[in-house]
Amino acid sequence: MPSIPTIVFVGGFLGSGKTTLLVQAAALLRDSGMRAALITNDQGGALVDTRLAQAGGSRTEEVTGGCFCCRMSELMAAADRLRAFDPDVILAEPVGSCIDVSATVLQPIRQFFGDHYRLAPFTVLVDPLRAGELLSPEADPYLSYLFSNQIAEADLVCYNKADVAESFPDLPAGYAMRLSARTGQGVREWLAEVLAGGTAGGKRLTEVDYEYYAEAEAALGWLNWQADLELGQALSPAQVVGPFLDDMEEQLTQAGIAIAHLKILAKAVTGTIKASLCRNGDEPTVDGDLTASPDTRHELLLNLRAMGSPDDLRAILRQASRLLPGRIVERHLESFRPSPPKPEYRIESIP
Ligand SMILES: Nc1nc2c(ncn2[C@@H]2O[C@H](COP(=O)(O)OP(=O)(O)OP(=O)(O)O)[C@@H](O)[C@H]2O)c(=O)[nH]1
Ligand SMILES: [Mg+2]
Repeated sequence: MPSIPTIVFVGGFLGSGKTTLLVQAAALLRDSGMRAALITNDQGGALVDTRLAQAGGSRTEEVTGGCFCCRMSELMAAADRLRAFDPDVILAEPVGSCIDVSATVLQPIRQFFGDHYRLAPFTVLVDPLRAGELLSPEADPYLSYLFSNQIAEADLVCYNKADVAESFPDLPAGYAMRLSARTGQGVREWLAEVLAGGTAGGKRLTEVDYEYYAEAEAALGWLNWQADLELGQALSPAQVVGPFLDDMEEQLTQAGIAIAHLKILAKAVTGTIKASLCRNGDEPTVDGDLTASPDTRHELLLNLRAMGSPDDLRAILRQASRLLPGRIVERHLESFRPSPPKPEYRIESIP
């Protein structure tokens, strides 16, 4: 008889390191003989995160076109499909602009699906540099609202990126574990804590002003793009992604648009590269097959969340993609501001 899987939700602001942590955690679980699966989530389609999760070797489902709270039925259908493979742990990543996850996702799971799933403490990841920015009085009030609410509803707050952080600002939540999803430092300890079973997930609820929440999410522009690139002269995935990311960043910066997270993935038969940037002017992070040989065909995926209008983001993509040295066949393009969240369930008390 299949066992009851534990669902581990990891939230946190855009770019805080959720996917990196979940991919690492899935690998650690596999190494220790457990079966792990992932569920990714986005307001749009063509997700870099889904590719990263699959590339990490995990069985992966995605919920696209809306956040978990607005697509609760799809989330549970995805989890049920994964249960067919008898996972011990299902790792799930809500969208990085989401709040009220406890009332709209965790409590409904506890109340209606508790016979099928165990719920781990809800972890919210925090990028220390971003915390410094978003807790400062000059911060954008919309982004600060999202950030503070995420922390307020966490069962467990974790400072990520401990490998590069110079300081860890005091958080309203008080205690925060420190880890680095990138180096693996502290990840085993975090997993042990969330899988210990001592605490159930969803111990906290927050009050959310849905009108303000909708405005706050809509402060961000979203752009998801997928295309095939055919080159006259073969280039490695790294040679394609590097200049493309630089061009996108340069044009966004020139237009005065602050990047929340820009990620680009290039996949060739010879290998895959993902580069990402969480702030204008930062050094990009590059992962994947850095030594992959040149190839003439690349599949490109770009996901951008930034403080700009969907039209501006689209225009900048058009300009940057024209600079790519080959023929582009577009497969997917959407740019939008997230629409007002309309949760399927909202449970306002904790049993
Ligand atoms: N130095 C360092 N970088 C990290 C760490 N964890 C993640 N990153 C980098 O931070 C960036 C964002 O990581 P993701 O895992 O994509 O973040 P995310 O929270 O899933 O982002 P969204 O899905 O867009 O909300 C990437 O460039 C990662 O390589 C870490 O522990 N240390
Ligand atoms: Mg992610």
